[in-house]
Amino acid sequence: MEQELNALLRDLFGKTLETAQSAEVYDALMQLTLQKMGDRPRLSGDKKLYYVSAEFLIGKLLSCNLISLGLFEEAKATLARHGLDLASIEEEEREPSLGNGGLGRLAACFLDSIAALGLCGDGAGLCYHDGLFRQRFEANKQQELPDAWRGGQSWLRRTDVHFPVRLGEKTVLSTMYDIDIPGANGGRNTLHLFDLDTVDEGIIRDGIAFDKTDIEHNLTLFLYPDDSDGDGRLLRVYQQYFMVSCTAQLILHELTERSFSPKSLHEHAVVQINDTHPTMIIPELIRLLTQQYGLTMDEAVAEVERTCAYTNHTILAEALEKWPMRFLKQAAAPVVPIIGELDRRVRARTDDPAVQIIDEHDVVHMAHIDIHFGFSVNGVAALHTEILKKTELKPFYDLYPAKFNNKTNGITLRRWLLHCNQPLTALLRETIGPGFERDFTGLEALLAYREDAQVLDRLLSIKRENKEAFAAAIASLQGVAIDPESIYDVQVKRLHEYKRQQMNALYAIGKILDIRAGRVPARPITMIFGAKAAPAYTIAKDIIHLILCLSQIAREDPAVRPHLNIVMLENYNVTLAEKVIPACDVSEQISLASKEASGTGNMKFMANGAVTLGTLDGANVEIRDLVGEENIAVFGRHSDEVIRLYAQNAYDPKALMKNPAVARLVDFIVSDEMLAAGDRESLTRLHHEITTKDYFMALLDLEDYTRTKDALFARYENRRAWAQMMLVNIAKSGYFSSDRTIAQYNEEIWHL
Ligand code: 26V
Repeated sequence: MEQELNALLRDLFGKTLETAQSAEVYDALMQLTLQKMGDRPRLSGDKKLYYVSAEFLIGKLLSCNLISLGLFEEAKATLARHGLDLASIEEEEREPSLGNGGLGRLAACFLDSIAALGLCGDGAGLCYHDGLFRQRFEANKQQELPDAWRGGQSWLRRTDVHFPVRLGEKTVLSTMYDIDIPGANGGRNTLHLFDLDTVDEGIIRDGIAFDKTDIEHNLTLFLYPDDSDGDGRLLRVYQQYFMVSCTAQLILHELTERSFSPKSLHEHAVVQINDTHPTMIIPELIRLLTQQYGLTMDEAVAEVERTCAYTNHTILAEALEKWPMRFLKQAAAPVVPIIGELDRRVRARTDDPAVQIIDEHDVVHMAHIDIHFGFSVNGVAALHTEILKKTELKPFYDLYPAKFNNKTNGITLRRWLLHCNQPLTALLRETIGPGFERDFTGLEALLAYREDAQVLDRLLSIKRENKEAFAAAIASLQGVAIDPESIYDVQVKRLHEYKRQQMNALYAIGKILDIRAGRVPARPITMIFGAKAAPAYTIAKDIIHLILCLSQIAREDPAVRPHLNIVMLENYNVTLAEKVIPACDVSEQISLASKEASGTGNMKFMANGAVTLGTLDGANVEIRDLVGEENIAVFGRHSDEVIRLYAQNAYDPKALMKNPAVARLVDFIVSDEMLAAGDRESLTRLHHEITTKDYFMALLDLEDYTRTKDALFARYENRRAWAQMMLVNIAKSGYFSSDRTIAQYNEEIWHL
């Protein structure tokens, strides 16, 4: 590799490994990686998967591509011989801004596992210019800036594949960009990202504002453009139709290229629809098959029904997409007649109004299209799938019980263990041998070391090393000092009321007040938050404001500062996740039971030796089942009780506010001290929301949460017992490898 790198450096910059700058070494390594990937055969098969998603939160690619190519250790050693550090070289890479949260990161983990298992499957989505926004804090508030990640980047390969797409009144020509996905066992797949050449970043004005009606120039600027007004919502429909029309054309083009008949689509292609954003691929495929490939409507519907499968990622009613017909008529006109036809077919099957595609207000329910005209509907954790069947999608389950199935999420441990936690990986290789890297369930062999004092000590010292590395990174990124002796208590994820960052903030308030009253914790606590709030989600931004104000108050009070440090990470993204997760002691997974479909951060923390503090929600339930009650801290109301409280409209935060211990914490939000640190309007609004609505019942679980958290912190002092908890969590995390998840998708849904 040394010779190859030097040759590239000479050709590109006239330099060598001795003389090149970091950015030049990065460029050469990327070019070499691209060549190596290009040399690999495409994974092939009689049947091909298309994983269609509005988001692919892929993270930086250099290290993980090297891992999949089996070149990581060699690259690291080669650079080290020249005094260079691969991790610092990778700092030169800009993280692609193509995703938002769990659903997008899941899609990225899946692409990695699909390739690792040698399956023939490509991703398809949009090539956003500025993706999700970049977050900055100013005056204790979130500010949004464009994230122009594509400048100078070249994992993206522009292709000469173009498809015509109707965009309102006009027909435009798309451009397809490709990113290689190398498989850990050879071969490669591709992520296809569609774009429009006329899109112009120059139309963005102050922050992330732009003319929402100028579709030809704005179409792929941002992921999830602000949908607080009609123009923004319409733009989302334009994006979705553009994405699926390009993908459908690609699928049918590749099918016929492989000399298969369009009438045999389902034998040679399977489409996994990632949430409802790509739903219109169903009518678009039907439209193309009838209008361009000569199938009758009956034939086309039958083919597509056997080709498409849908994954549901949320039970929040407000997140289930519904579009007024007038939006579809404007932004997705070609599929409107097909959707009408599908609606008529449903009406012939059943007259239940709950399952119709077009409702009495002429609004189209996207998930209903997927469920009626797909062959599989899956939830993403056991509890989530049960809730879908029993409540949220019950009328559909009654109609099509055989379509429903569960696929518990997973994560690629190549990124979330081998790459992000190299010290732990080295220990695992030494103890249980490298076999676990082929089949991560092999991690269970670590259980044999549960009583091994040396291994337990190593686990603690590795955690300590990671905590120091994280502290150094945050000191340089944000100028914030963190004490590695403190407990790192971490909640990083999108900001949403159901995830209950506000409940964690109320705990912080309790700690501040306790410390001031002389009840100091046994060991300093560092509470770490990281979250972006959707730009138009006011209460979520108020919660960020609350956390930033609390952070300031704790920092500025000399009585509090030695015991409690509240740190809000700026612009939390995959790169920061890779730094904070290996350093974490306590993983906060505290959503209101029944609301978090799965969670995948919970799995990443567990694999890196953090102990979960969580409700019995999503995949936390499965984590508890695997590690046992004694290796996780569980609290809070159970999902059935929460569901009952909603059904009977029986929850009232005003009643809980009568408890002085609760009121004291909540009222602190609007104390003089807080109003001096923050913005009155924002804090009063949040206080009012919590005391009168508290839609996700933070006050209901607050006491149990506080008690459980304090008890868990106390357990931290028995270092040996804590190390044993860490060990069990790491050993059991193999189940959550996305290789397992993808093997199940393949065996039970795709049949590749
Ligand atoms: C929905 C919407 C609705 C309109 C506003 C913008 C917007 C943006 C994204 C979404 C879909 C979010 C769905 C999502 O990310 N779900 C998460 O999926 C993870 C992977 O299955 C799962 O672990 C998380 O529990 C679930 O919240």
